[in-house]
Amino acid sequence: VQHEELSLPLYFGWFLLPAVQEKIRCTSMDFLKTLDTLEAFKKHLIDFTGKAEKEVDLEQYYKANGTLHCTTKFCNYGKVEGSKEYAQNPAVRSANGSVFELSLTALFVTPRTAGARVSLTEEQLLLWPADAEKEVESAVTAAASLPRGSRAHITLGCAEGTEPVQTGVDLLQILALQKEGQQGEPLEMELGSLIYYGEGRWMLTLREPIAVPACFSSFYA
Ligand code: ACK
Repeated sequence: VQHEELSLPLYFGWFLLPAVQEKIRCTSMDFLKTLDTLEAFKKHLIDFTGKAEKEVDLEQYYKANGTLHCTTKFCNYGKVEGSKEYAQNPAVRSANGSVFELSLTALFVTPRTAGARVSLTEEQLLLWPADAEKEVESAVTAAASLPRGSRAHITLGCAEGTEPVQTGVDLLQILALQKEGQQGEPLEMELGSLIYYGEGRWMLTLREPIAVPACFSSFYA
């Protein structure tokens, strides 16, 4: 249908309903506030500052960017390969406008991004592009062997000069390290267990996943 070909969006994804946006931003800020004060974190501050002894305020460090969402397919108005096929997929077409329940299972930060890991259900994976993980293969060698959907995330904030596309790359990198078994002692916290993966990468696996309602839709800017 010609009309649809002309109207491919910037991206498709799940958009958190307004009522939970605020809640997740608060959870994220609380996590950053807590991380900031941990001795273990302070020991590795140089990862963030490049200089020993320099302070960092994580709550100011990441800039929020727009509506909280979990991108499925980035189309760039059709410039990205497979965009049209994705938009025409019957599962995608019929999901448009429906509300799903996303499960947030971890929070993570790196010197570039802060994000939440989204663990997709089988039904949600029907809306996940087959090549989403492979796209970053070069950046993350082990990505190819990570299960489909591993890249699913919500960007909570980006450091000055970092684009949000980096959040999914950072997540895959952490998951690849996790898979290789490269992890130190977990630090038990109220929300779950926190692990340092080197180079400023921290992941808090939530004891209780957070369920958030989110509307599947497309975004045009
Ligand atoms: O935080 P995100 O998932 O990362 O949400 C934004 C959204 O699309 C609008 O920019 C994501 N994004 C940008 N470029 C790409 C890309 N090349 N591949 C996958 N996702 C992308 C970005």
